Amino acid sequence: MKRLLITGAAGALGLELRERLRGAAPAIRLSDIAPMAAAREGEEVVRCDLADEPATLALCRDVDAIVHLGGQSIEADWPTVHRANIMGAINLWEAARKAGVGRVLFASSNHAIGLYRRSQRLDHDSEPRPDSRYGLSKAFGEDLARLYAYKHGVRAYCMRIGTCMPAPLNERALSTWLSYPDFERLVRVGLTADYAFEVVYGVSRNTRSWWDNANAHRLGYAPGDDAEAFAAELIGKTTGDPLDEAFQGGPFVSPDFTGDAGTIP
Ligand code: NAI
Ligand code: 15L
Repeated sequence: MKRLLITGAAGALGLELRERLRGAAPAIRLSDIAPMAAAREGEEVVRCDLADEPATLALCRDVDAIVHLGGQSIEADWPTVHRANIMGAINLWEAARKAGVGRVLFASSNHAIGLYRRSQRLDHDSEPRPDSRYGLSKAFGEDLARLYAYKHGVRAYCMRIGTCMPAPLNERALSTWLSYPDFERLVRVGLTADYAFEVVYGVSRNTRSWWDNANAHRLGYAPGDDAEAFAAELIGKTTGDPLDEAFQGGPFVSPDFTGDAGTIP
């Protein structure tokens, strides 16, 4: 791999990955619609709105692999979700195909499967059951990845990320937490493993996980963290809404919720 592109590089996970993947490829191209810190040695910084088709095409030129984090990351109105996560994803995969990019690692989300009950155990074959416009856009991204993988040979690694934060902050995250070191581990597997199309869960080895992540383990993912270490302080930290607490997507299942499930209550 000569050049790696990270989209969404100005966001929370992008900033983290920029540091953790430094030196992982001779050139790392960092891109976002928002401003980013200046390029250091081995880095290229390119401002790009993924809804801009020609700009996205230029962005993907001479790239071997993409970690695609850029887009709307919580619930929003249809025009916002459509622009960033539907048009943005279409432009990204089409540009990847035209540029001959080998693989795309896609930051999908647990909200693609948020309307399953917490009593249900899911795996990589579980069908999407989106809990929001945002969740639907992630399910769409997974299908788009399928199309480009099986039709055009662009390898796809769809990470259904739970709650990726320095530490879990509520009871739900005891099941959904993905630590930053485990996020790095999951991404490194996606950059090196041999596959055509895969769905994996972006989750640490949490005692209370709702997801059977055997597919990720099969590919080489070996998570090191367990949210259970935070259980004593987080049990009982819930939204108190029975609907939120019944479903895996938590507050995203409520009609008017537009916040960050990882940070409440
Ligand atoms: P974030 O909101 O901090 O970062 C997303 C970045 O995408 C922002 O810097 C934003 O400027 C950029 N962006 C938005 N629209 C864009 C466009 N049209 N063109 C180019 N860039 C655009 O989100 P975060 O937490 O860093 O998440 C990264 C990815 O991982 C997102 O796709 C999110 O949906 C996904 N994810 C994150 C989870 C988490 O716990 N942090 C959980 C599940 C999925
Ligand atoms: C997501 O998909 C969001 O990007 C993130 O902000 C959190 O809300 C996370 O899901 C979660 O479910 O905790």
